[in-house]
Amino acid sequence: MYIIFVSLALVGTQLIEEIFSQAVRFAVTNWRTGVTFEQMLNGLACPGDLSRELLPAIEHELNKRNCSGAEVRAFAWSQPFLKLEAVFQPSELPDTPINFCPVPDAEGTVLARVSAIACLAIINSASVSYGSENGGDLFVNLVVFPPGRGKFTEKSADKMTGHTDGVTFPLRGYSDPVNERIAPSPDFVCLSALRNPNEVPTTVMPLERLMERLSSEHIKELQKPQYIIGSQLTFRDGMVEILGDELEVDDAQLIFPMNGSWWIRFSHSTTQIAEIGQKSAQEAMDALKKACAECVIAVPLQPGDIALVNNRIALHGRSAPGKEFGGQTRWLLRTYGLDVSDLAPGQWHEGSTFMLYP
Ligand SMILES: O=C(O)CCC(=O)C(=O)O
Ligand SMILES: [Fe+2]
Repeated sequence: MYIIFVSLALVGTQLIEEIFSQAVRFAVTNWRTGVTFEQMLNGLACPGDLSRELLPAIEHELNKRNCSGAEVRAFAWSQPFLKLEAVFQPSELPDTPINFCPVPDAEGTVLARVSAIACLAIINSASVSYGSENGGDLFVNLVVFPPGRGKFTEKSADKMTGHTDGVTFPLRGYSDPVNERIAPSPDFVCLSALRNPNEVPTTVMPLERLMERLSSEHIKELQKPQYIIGSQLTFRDGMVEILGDELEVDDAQLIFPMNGSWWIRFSHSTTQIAEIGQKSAQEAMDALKKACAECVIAVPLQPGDIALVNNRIALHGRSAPGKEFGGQTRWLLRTYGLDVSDLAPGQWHEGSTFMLYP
């Protein structure tokens, strides 16, 4: 009985991902036939308007498949990640770029971006960026950098241990203790795959699995404001420019009870205990790291796939892409999704429809 239940649940998961992917593919492909390349680029400049334009068609495609936006939404918010296969056609791509920005304008990258905005729109998430990261571009290339750019080169070729993105920003519903303008971290990390010849996986560590491996003592410790979280590399220069200094959170708690479940903010590489010698705080964090190592799910993305990683109930990372750059090497695009309905006007950069502060 149990086995039957599990396998049905699994089929259900794959089915809804398949329907979601198809609905977006059909809606965007159809929309593409009625616009010029120029009009597509204009759409990307105003993701909110583009979402409103695409939503009815996606809803219609979902309905045709006995599904609805509400179902997809509820599903996405309950899962550590969704892997949507073959959402778009990665056509006419130039060589893989060698920097975060700009994303080159080609048919395949525009479709990847429009499709990402569409996927996020259906799950009630605005497509957003932070002004302090990569100049605030809505989409960035995740690629390997050539030698000569120090830490950026090194990190670009390396594996990434588990983290939430925008880790120094508060969870949605909370404020930064010092500066209320600081917007929340994203609800979703959206990765669109353009190239991945070696099938280097993105990795996901579901929080539910991590919690099962932690003692109640560890769980108590991880909720105490006794950790320091430093900025992730990509935000450092931008924060100095906008805030005058790197944002560091001094009294951070790492896990938060949330409606009978949990949310997390954490980064292996930028989190420390606040007071040296706090043995219980260190042990709890070590236990969390050990749990992460035991719960890694590999999610290799194929060109045309889009992954939506839930940044509240999962950590993510990746295996090492290796040092080869440019040409036909690994190329993902990243943007963020956030429910922006409760944001204050000051949490946006003035004059932008998608760039959050800082
Ligand atoms: O390259 C990947 O698969 C994920 C990268 C990532 O998590 C990041 O750049 O923050
Ligand atoms: Fe990340």
